[in-house]
Amino acid sequence: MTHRQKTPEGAPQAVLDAVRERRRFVVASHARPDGDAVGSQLALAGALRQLGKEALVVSRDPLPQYCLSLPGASEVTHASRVSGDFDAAVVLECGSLERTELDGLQRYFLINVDHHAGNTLYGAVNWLDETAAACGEMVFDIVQGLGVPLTAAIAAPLYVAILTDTGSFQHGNVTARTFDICRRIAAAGVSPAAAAAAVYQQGSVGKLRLTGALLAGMELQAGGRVAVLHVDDGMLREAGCGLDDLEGLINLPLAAADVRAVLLFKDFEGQLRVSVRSKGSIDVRAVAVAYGGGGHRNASGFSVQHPLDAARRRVVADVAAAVDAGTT
Ligand SMILES: [Mn+2]
Repeated sequence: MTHRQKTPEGAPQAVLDAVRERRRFVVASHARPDGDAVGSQLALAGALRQLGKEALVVSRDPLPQYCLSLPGASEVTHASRVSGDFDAAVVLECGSLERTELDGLQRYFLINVDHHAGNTLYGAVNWLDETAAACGEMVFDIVQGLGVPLTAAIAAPLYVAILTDTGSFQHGNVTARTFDICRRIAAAGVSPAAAAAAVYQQGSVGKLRLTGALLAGMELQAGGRVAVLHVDDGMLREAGCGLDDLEGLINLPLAAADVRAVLLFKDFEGQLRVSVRSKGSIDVRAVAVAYGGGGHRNASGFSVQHPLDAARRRVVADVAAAVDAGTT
């Protein structure tokens, strides 16, 4: 069963029924999780436990540092495969099941809840709402639909999900509804200032050094409209950083008026991955899809093959064409 977008009442009945009828859940999201992945997982797990159900939160990779203090974060299981006796797996924020990088999930009754265009509808129940600013908004609807009170323990991870996935309420997907949900979250006792401080003011000095190195190496292409960044294992080592310290840095060049899109080439352990960000109507999701990746209009990612120079030339040309096609 598949539902696109939200019903006027919130979460689709089929999703709520699928949850109500079952007791033991595994709650999964994508590998290399971000704030929306972890926040959505922790909030849903909290709601399921409120209902007396069992919820195991599984993540392939470590959580971002700023998520470690969220309620339930210490109970997250890290694994590359899921086994055990579950009635369903809820997969949040994943355009495809492969994004979890978890083996064994396909054996369960899958409930797919996501906001990525191009979701492959891999669940027994699918809810895709491309208009949601964060998967956390959809989880909010599920929590409401299940009649679970919005405690601070559920609201805090939802706020982190929405805060981070909207780029601090800057992205094009922010709507009145986003603020309506956040108003309810604040009313539940979550402090926006404290949450923002936890996300944006608890980084490492290493991250500052990495920021400097990244921007020092920035190249401007396509008449200065495309900023190209590069990071590799050596730069992380030199700055004393982990991979999660990269989060958010790709957005920095967008602060310049002339820069319309940013490319970040991530060259780690011989694998080349590319993240892309853009302004306004410039569609970098289409570029990512052409390379076998995905994402959103203004934020996408994909893998390419070495050698770096050839890959960079091709990708820069494609992103420059996307900039030409967009109006902003
Ligand atoms: Mn998201």
